[in-house]
Amino acid sequence: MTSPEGSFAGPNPAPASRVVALCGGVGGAKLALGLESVLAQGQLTIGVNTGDDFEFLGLCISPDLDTVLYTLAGLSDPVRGWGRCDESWNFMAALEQLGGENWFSLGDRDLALHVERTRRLRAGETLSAVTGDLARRFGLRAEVLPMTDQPVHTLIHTAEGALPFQDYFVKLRCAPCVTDISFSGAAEASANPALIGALADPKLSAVVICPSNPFLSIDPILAVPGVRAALERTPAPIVVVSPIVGGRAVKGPTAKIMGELGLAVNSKMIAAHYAGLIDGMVIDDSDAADSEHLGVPAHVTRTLMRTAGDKCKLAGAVLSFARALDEGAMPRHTENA
Ligand code: FO1
Repeated sequence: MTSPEGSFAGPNPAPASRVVALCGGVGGAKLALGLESVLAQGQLTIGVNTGDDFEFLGLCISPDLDTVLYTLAGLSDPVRGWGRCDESWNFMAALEQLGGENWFSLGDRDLALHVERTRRLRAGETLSAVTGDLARRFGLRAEVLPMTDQPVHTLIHTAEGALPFQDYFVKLRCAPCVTDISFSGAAEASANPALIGALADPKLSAVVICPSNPFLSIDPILAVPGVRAALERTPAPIVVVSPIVGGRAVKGPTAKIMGELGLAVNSKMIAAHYAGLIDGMVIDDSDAADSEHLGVPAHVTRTLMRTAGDKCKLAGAVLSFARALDEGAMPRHTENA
């Protein structure tokens, strides 16, 4: 089913309904912001990747959680995509002068969040509790949930050996050739019960997989025991927004990694990656030619999110598409479960 722009226009989910979004950092957070904007307070639950988390300078860093928190709070840096806007860098400059480790940058305001989160985690609070409190203090209308409260570490396997995620991503600027990706600790972790609860909520009207890197940001979430099964069980439509636009990734190493793993860089390959799990895919106008070859119904629209309006418009289109899938007679992912 291919649909022209706007053909799913209409009111979005009923106020009592609920939406779950799964996302990683920058690209995913933009759509999460759009979803939060078009949904009412309490309707949106966001399950966030924590495979990028690591310890730096003795501080607990959760980059994707913070990108989501700052983006939804209107505090994110619009150019970098990560960290805070109106940031100052006195701490990093002073650290550099002392010869300290400075390959990963923490702005002064961001540092405050890290010091406070680390203090609370060391005092025995869970990452979920700390994140929920930060979200409340930032005035978010959505529920932001780490995928798990246990440590999971994404490992990037290269010809030179396995690299911790941030070594690959920030220190080495994604230069090494990726041969495989694994998620250390995932098999022993427990999924966030609030995320599993949201996926089992009878009021759930849609699951949105944001246009995050499927390999680095969404696969770690799916690797936590219980998440994939909860997705397979939900009768709500599962819709993915392709991170590929015009045969390229909007930002980050998605296209480079796909090439290195021997995968064609197109939305068809992204659909194949999620085969059996998704009910529909939203792809960019520039990839309209792929729409009949995804194995699931497609909605073709502009997926680039430059402005606040773009984010709301895409969010509305995704939710309307999910509703159309729900009302349609198409085969659904639950038939594969
Ligand atoms: N990304 C960088 O490329 N360089 C940095 O120095 C850096 C610092 C940083 C600090 C806090 C934070 O929440 C995120 C930060 N990021 C930085 C982004 C982050 O490493 C990645 O974008 C994500 O892990 C991938 O989603």
